[in-house]
Amino acid sequence: MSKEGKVDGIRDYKAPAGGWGALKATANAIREQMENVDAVTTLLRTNQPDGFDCPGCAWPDKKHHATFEFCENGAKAVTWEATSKRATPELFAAHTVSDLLNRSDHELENYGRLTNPLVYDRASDTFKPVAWETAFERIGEVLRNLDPTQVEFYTSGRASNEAAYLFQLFARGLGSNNFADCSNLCHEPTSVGLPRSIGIGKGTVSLEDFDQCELVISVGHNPGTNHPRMMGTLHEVSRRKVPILVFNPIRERALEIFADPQNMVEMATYGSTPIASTYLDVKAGGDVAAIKGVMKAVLALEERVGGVLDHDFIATHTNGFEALKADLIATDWTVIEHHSGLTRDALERVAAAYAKSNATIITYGMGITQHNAGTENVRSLCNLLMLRGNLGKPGAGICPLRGHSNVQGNRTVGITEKPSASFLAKIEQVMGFKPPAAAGHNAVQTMQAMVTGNSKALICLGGNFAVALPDPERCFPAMKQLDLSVHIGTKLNRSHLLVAKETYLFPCLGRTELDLQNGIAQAITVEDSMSMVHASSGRLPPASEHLRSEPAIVAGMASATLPHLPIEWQDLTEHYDRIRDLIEKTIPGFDDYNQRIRVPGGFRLPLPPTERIWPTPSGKAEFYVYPGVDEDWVVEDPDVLRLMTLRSHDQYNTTIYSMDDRYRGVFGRRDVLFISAEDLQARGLAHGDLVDIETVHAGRRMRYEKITAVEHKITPGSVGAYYPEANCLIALENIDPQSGIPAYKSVPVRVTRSGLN
Ligand SMILES: Nc1nc2c(c(=O)[nH]1)N[C@H]1C(S)=C(S)[C@@H](COP(=O)(O)OP(=O)(O)OC[C@H]3O[C@@H](n4cnc5c(=O)[nH]c(N)nc54)[C@H](O)[C@@H]3O)O[C@H]1N2
Ligand SMILES: Nc1nc2c(c(=O)[nH]1)N[C@H]1C(S)=C(S)[C@@H](COP(=O)(O)OP(=O)(O)OC[C@H]3O[C@@H](n4cnc5c(=O)[nH]c(N)nc54)[C@H](O)[C@@H]3O)O[C@H]1N2
Ligand SMILES: [Mo]
Repeated sequence: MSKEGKVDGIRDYKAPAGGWGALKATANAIREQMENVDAVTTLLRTNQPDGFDCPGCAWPDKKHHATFEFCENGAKAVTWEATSKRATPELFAAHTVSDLLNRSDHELENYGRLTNPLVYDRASDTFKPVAWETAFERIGEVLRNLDPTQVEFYTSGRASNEAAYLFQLFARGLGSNNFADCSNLCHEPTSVGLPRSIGIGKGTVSLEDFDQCELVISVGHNPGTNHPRMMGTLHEVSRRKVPILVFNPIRERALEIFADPQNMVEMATYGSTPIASTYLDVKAGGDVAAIKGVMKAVLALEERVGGVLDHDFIATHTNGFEALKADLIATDWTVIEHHSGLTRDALERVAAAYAKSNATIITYGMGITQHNAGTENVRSLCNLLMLRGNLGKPGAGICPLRGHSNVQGNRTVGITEKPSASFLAKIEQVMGFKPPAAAGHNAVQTMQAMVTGNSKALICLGGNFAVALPDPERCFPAMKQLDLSVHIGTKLNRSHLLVAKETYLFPCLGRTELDLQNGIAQAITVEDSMSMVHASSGRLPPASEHLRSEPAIVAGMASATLPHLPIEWQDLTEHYDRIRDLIEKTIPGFDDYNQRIRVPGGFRLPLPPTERIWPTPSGKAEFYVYPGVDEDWVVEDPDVLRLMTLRSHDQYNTTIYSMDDRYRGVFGRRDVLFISAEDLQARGLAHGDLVDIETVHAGRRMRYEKITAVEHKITPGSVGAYYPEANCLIALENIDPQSGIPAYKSVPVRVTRSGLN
């Protein structure tokens, strides 16, 4: 059906993803954000051996790539940071905080880069400039007078290893293990589920594995938007005639067909390459059922033709196979079909392709993790891989698509609310103080403690905490109840404006900028999705002379708060090599850290499963039996739909670059609900009708009203709306109990014509 002309801003997108459209979008992003176009040179230095790491995503770099790796959304992330727009003290003098709170998220960040350290002045309801040292002294005074377990530390995954390491040292020096981080909101099920299955909470594949794989199964991620550099890899895989099986409730354009902007011939000829060889329109929340179906069919093939299971691998390297087998035999095809939304025939064909491949990679993202059963979902994917020994061999393995560019590194260097005893012992031995051992808060627990008034202070190393979390009705007032909030950021956002009794806003250097300490240019380090650690050094002049680096700001607060500790904070920030020396002494895997990051491309952290070593308690990889197939909540009411909250193509998390979502055919607006033709019809609704969405079983009224229903290629029973707007529908309690991640992709809702209820 053509939607042309029917509903404002909604059009069919018919072209391949990528291609010239991507180049045009890049040119627009540059024009809107940069006055004089240093941008091209900035882009050229992205993800190059001697350049800076792209703040866009955590997909790894090609080794020593000769020409720059073009990526539309990387370009947007870079130009958004390297913008010539500024949010100066004059802007803050002219606008009260109440006034700014009325602006959209897009407008707030679009004021540009923060230029001065600021303090909230209640009398005038404005932010005013403050001297760095004055601010640090006052923060120290407040923090020293609080119970440290009432102080919360949030890390958004852009912070470098060096900044994050100092941040955890600061918190632990104070006596807190409260480390909310954005990993709690995206890959916590990976961090909890993978160690239980294979002994380590990280992916096992490298880029080279994609050159050797014989099959890729992509589950619940949208790389055309969120990891565009991965599209180059998938494009090459597809051109090698390797099948790519996609499980996704939405027909995402880039997973269907893609023109690689790096490919001269394709660009010149307006050619393109199909990506998914088979697109499986699974129901949202149907992945456990679908994977069980595939495994059941694999067992049947083994019975029929044999040679399908890797018996050696199962016997030598795993536990629990018989229990899994019994469960699969006992699981009926009718329930598998009902819950997955896929036919037995389709799942058997997946099993046949899987049985044929000698090396399979499974890639996955938020469609797997952001569920009540997120942890079990991750473990189900491991089960499937283990049946054919697809771990610890070339061309095979598990590949979680991480979010923020250094979210994995932050965790590696100690941002965790549950530190290991060995790490704490190392800190004590090397740093000379006793860190707290009791588990602290994760992101949702942090907010819950703030809601009940049990927590008094929040220090944020980047991010937009209150907007990233679900349930603004609970979270926004909780921010205002605090005694103290401190935000280290590059741009203004809503969390900064939800002011506490005292609030400080500290502007920091971004990735693209030159970081001079004592006249010496510093490099920071980051870890990508594939455990490669490498250096990043910005070159652009800082957005303002008043900016400080993240490590310097953290060190400033720490030294003012903890003068009694035997740590030379100032000395550490004078050369980041000194911070890296401490990381090397306290965290395994960083031997010769400073030497190895000086080699272009950096080094890989140890990943025992790649050598078939399983650091689980049993020393083996563990099969896992998920009871039943009901992945999340079950409401046997056909009127209740499962809502997924999604990113548009023109946003980076809570940063909204523009109101367009090109590949899904939405332009100039975000107030839409993606819904199938069947579900529209069942409700007597038509494409373009205004609807209200209400969460069921929330225990209170949670509504998102006057949203335009947009007919979309989406599996019946599943609907989609944009994040963060739709966060008003997600209760803070709606989490995966194993990992604590909010079930952002599994909200039970009812959709009705607007104004009826
Ligand atoms: N440009 C850009 N890049 C980004 C980000 C950004 O916002 N913008 N964010 C970064 C961050 S922090 C992260 S965590 C990653 C996120 O990257 P993704 O993991 O790609 O995250 P989402 O956009 O939330 O997309 C989820 C996809 O999962 C599908 N899905 C939803 N529910 C289900 C389900 O139940 N089953 C299955 N099989 N599929 C489902 C949706 O249809 C959608 O295609 O991207 C990172 N990169
Ligand atoms: N409904 C719903 N909610 C979600 C999700 C979802 O899929 N659905 N996804 C979740 C996920 S995966 C994530 S990761 C979170 C994202 O949560 P966050 O990481 O908290 O949010 P961001 O939007 O990435 O943060 C944007 C802010 O970071 C600051 N910033 C940018 N660059 C830098 C820098 O270099 N240094 C510093 N210090 N600050 C910087 C800027 O001030 C900017 O305003 O949201 C989560 N929330
Ligand atoms: Mo994320």
